[in-house]
Amino acid sequence: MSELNNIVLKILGNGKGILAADESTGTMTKRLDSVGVPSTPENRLQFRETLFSSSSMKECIGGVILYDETIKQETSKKNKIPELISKMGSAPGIKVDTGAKVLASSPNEKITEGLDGLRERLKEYYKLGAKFTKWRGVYNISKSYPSKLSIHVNAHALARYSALVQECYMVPIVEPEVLMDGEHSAKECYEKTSEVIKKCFEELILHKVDLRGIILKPNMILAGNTSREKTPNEEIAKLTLECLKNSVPSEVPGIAFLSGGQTEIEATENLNLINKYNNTHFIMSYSYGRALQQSALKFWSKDIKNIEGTQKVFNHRAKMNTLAAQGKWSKDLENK
Ligand code: 5MM
Repeated sequence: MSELNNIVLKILGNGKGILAADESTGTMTKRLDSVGVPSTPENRLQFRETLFSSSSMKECIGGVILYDETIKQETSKKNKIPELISKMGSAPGIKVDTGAKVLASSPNEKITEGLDGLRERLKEYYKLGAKFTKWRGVYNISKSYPSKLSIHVNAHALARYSALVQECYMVPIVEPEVLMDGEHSAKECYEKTSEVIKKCFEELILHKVDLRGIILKPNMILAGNTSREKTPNEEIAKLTLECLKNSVPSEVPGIAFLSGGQTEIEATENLNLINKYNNTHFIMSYSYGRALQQSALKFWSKDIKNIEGTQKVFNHRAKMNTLAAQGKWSKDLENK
């Protein structure tokens, strides 16, 4: 099992983080529509290949989460995508859930599916070169949500998934995302997130998952995006640390945050403060989708042949987040 721990340290060591490029075709189509580029398999590949061959893959990006379509695609030079990622010094990973569906008995909530046939799919992904995997449970906050039912069933699914993944020699990323949508306060986010994470670990332990061989991918503790509350960044960092210190067992080696709809700068600034104040032994890094790709996507959409320019934009964001993962970022570095 220490093999799995080594994979975690390779992905998250020395300030490295994860590029979450596992948008399903539906989500990727929305992203491409927003910048006016047609969502074809070729365009999806071209943007992703541009990122995966950037120089920051060596220095900053320890792992890339792929979607099923991408892990099976070939680059313009006829290499397999996981080979390109490994050649760049990073680890290929794969999203293995099949999406969040309406939860029976609580139709305003979601349960993530994908356990049927998972053992067989994992073997196939392992052969394709995957070293780690991802499964995301989603929870919304309101007066009555997340319900006990959604907290329980999503934790159960995350644990069954994790046990199967470790059986197949890969590291599971456990992603319980408490969404930012809503009017809730940071305090409510703190309470609900703590409950969600504690339940996940209760189930992971019950399913005998080796906690030294997982990565937790949580949300930061933030007020809802329509809340009137403005939480200072220092407070976000302190609440986030407090929540994780009280709900994550000490065996877990690494935590990699999702960005969850924060702007690129917010996600970097909050990660930096979390690392400045980090009084735990957990590695605190990033596994960002939007907060790593937004500017690069915008730049690329203006001229999809400008690979070098797009890579420059992406390299900058990756560098800023890798500094933040070591508490070494400051705002003035953004303009250098
Ligand atoms: C990259 O987006 C991921 C997949 O989304 P869909 O399955 O809905 O298409 C998503 O799970 C992502 O990995 C995490 O939410 C983190 O991304 P952000 O943008 O929140 O950092």
